[in-house]
Amino acid sequence: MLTIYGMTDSGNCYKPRLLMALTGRPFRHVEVSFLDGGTATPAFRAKNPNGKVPLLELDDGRLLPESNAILLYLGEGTPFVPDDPFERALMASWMFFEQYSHEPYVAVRRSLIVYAAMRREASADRLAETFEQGNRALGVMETRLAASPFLAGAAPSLADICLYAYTHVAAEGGFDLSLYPAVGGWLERLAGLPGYRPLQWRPAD
Ligand SMILES: N[C@@H](CCC(=O)N[C@@H](CS)C(=O)NCC(=O)O)C(=O)O
Repeated sequence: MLTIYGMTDSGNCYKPRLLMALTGRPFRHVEVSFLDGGTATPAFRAKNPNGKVPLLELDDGRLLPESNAILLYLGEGTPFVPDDPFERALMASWMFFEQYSHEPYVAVRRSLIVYAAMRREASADRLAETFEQGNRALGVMETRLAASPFLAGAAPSLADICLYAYTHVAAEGGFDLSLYPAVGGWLERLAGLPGYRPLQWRPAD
């Protein structure tokens, strides 16, 4: 069975869990967290020298890091990858946007506030920069979602799963989602998909 090494509270790790839930595929969850040093152990570094979760392990032992690469692998052949080449490229473009323009601000600001271990890095300048850039990213999503039900078009794709992960908990990072009504409607549409599971969900052992 596929194994996902991940930290339950992390949005990056929620992305593949949510896709597996939405597609009804079984998998094994192994908790590995940076909060207790789990990502820094020699055993985990042997699997992922970059020391980050999520990490996917296939039945034959092959290992795949990076949440969005894992989504692309697990998404093959599912309805969450559009057939149309342009829509597929648009999906990818939102996934690159997530890693460069959204996650470093929306997710990082949340972790600076939520995790005691991160608070010493939460300088006023860093909080201000992540607030400004995070709101900028949410504004870009608002513009798109005011014109389209989902990011790549009429149907939900990997891009929506990817950006849902940290957007739906953005309030924990101090962002006011009521300023983004189209984003709010999109969050509700995604939470209403059959098979949806919340952030803290993990399969039973
Ligand atoms: N670009 C990576 C980011 C992964 C990432 O930053 N994971 C965090 C948890 S959310 C982590 O493992 N941090 C451990 C560390 O930096 O030591 C992805 O999308 O998978």
